[in-house]
Amino acid sequence: MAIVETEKDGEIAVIRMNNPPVNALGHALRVGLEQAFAAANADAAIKAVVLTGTGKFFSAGADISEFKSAPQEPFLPQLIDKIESGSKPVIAALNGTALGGGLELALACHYRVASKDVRQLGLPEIKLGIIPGAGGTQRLPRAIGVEQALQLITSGSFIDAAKAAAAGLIDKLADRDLVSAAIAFAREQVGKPPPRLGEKKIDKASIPADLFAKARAASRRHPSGPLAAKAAIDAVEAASELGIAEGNIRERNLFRELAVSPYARALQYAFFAERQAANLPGIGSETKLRDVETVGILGAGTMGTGITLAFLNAGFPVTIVETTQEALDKGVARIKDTLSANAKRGRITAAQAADRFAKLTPSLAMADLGKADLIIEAVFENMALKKEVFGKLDKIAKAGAIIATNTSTLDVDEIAAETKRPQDVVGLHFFSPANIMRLLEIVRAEKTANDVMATSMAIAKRIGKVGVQAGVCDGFVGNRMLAAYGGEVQAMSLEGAMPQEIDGALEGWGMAMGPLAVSDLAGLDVGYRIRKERKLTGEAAQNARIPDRIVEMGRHGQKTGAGYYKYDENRKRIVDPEIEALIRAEAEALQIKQRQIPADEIVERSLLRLANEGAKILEEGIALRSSDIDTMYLNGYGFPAWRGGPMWQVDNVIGMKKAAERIKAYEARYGARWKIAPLLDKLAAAGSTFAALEAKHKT
Ligand code: T1G
Ligand code: NAD
Repeated sequence: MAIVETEKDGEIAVIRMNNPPVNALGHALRVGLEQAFAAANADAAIKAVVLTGTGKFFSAGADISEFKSAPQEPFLPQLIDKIESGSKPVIAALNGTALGGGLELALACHYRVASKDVRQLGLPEIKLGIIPGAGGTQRLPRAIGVEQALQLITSGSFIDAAKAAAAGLIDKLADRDLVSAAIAFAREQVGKPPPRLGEKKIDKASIPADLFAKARAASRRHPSGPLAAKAAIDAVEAASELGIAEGNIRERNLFRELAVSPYARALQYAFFAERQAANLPGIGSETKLRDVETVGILGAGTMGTGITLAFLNAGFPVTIVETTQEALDKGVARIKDTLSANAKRGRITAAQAADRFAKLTPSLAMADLGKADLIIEAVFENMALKKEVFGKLDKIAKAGAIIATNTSTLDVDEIAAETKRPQDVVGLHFFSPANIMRLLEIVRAEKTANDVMATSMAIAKRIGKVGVQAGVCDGFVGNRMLAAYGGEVQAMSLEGAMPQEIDGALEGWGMAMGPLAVSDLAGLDVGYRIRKERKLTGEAAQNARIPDRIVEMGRHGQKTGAGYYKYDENRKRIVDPEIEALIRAEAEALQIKQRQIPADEIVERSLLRLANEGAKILEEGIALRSSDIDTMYLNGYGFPAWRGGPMWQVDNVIGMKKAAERIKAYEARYGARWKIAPLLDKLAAAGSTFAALEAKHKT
């Protein structure tokens, strides 16, 4: 089938886009559309046109992979203006997802008919650090009103066909056979002057006076960075003040400014990096996946309950096992409360909450996990206990079941060796809260089978997670880098940077939450137990003194109302002079002279410790690609997507050469913990980058 095909149904031309996988509006498709519309407009027998897509996609928008190269004619905005200004009615038949330029194309059509089960309609450009650039900020407000359009464009969220129809975006919903319904609808419009959204006047009186001011205030810490949200608001405001032609020019100028920003480049890098992570060398689509329809969870603590929710939310029946009735009841209650809270907040319906809870089977018998296709262990972080549990699961689990551990640091090879089926064992490392955090670190042990890796990656997608492969080492990829980053944070603390200064500097730079506030949220006791298990020495022991003292004071973080900070009843953090005094006393005891550490030094040292450790991990093959490391930090550690990730920062902002120089300078000052990773040193000497290394490996 050609990239664009036209069929005639009497006086109606049906133009179908066919550019798999998502009908991205790349150059070839734009050329095809331009020719098809020109032919339909020139054909006197044709009185109206239906435009539709193929499969599950109308169109996912402009081809993001073309953004790096110079745009080629016909440009999308041109094509769209031409379609709208045509004299024959054009009906968009939305067979599936219509996003970005895909929805802008539909908005240029004079009518929109949609299949009832379309779920994804929206203008998510802001997630790529840009704004709609083909009239979306001008036509969507005219279609559904300024307020709702502003919300959709600044959030980048999707709406389904029912909501779109209620908002006035869709003229007709089709139960079945969409194209026939659209053709029938088109016939009714023949001979009538087509309504053009662009010509519609926006009633300024309908806009709340403080709408734009409120939106600007709310967009200060927008997940797409400091520029895109403001530009989106400016563009929609322009729609309320200007005619379509001037409004489009305003939009275009804002679009161009954003498109060259480092934040947009970082977000577009993150888009493809996330998808690249799913590709595992040597494991192609020919690898047959194992059937996973039922899940068993061992341990109903913080992680066991979060993981259970992630699977229940994705429609899986789950059996959860605990050691005591009390622990089981506590876990089940937490699951129930979370589901009903989600229903109260309107994220799911009460019926969905009840349906999901009904799929949960609590048990005190490990044997009840014997029917599960996938078992995930989430018991205390203790090697002896993990080994004991895996020995038992080996006897209980059915043949072909995948047995996974949620350990955050322990040796998965050692755990797998407790079974006679190490090929079925894998690390599935979720992040707290496991029903929210998108990252799933899939730890490949020495004997983990290819189909177990492929199935784990597919499971990640089914439960809405971003699966990224990691090898076995202490802390795998994410937590190993976190230990380096955390160590530097503790060192800076002893040198005089107070918790609010460290968190303030990194949050100011864009981190969702500073490292010390994150520790308070996750629970200082978790780290304390791991450190005691390890019996630290030397610098690591020195850097653990402050957090150990805080835990020994009974301060475990938010859950005890105090950690590095004190917390009020609304969990708002309060700087605590007692902790400042503790830090100063520890530094004095260690004869460390304290000083004011500038915010940019705090940021630089944090980033370079992360990237340097990342380079070691890459060199050891514990991570497949530098973009996998960045994908982990964006989806599991609150690293801002508009900053690309620690590896991307070295490649695109700091520069490999400068990074190497700075690291060597820090090594000269602070010693071995700053020893440069040989790979980073080599790439700097060669004037190369992590991305170039990745490209080399791809070939
Ligand atoms: N351009 C190029 N490739 C795309 C693409 C796009 N817009 N969308 C998806 N792909 C590729 C993706 O990389 C993957 O490739 C495959 O399609 C399947 O995607 C002027 C300028 C549509 C919700 O932001 O959000 O229009 O890895 O694995 O989970 O205003 O993809 O298989 O090689 O993600 O089912 C605005 C981006 C563009 C939508 C489907 N559009 N896409 O999710 O599959 S900017 C977007 C998505 C724009 C105009 C501006 C999702 C999806 P590969 P997938 P999925
Ligand atoms: P937790 O203390 O909250 O829960 C552990 C649960 O396991 C307890 O309810 C306990 O009763 C239960 N348990 C112990 N032995 C058991 C057995 N033999 N059978 C069934 N249940 C048993 O701990 P957690 O924070 O949920 O951590 C669980 C695992 O997840 C650990 O390996 C931890 O390292 C890992 N992890 C934790 C986090 C986090 O942020 N908390 C993040 C990622 C991974």
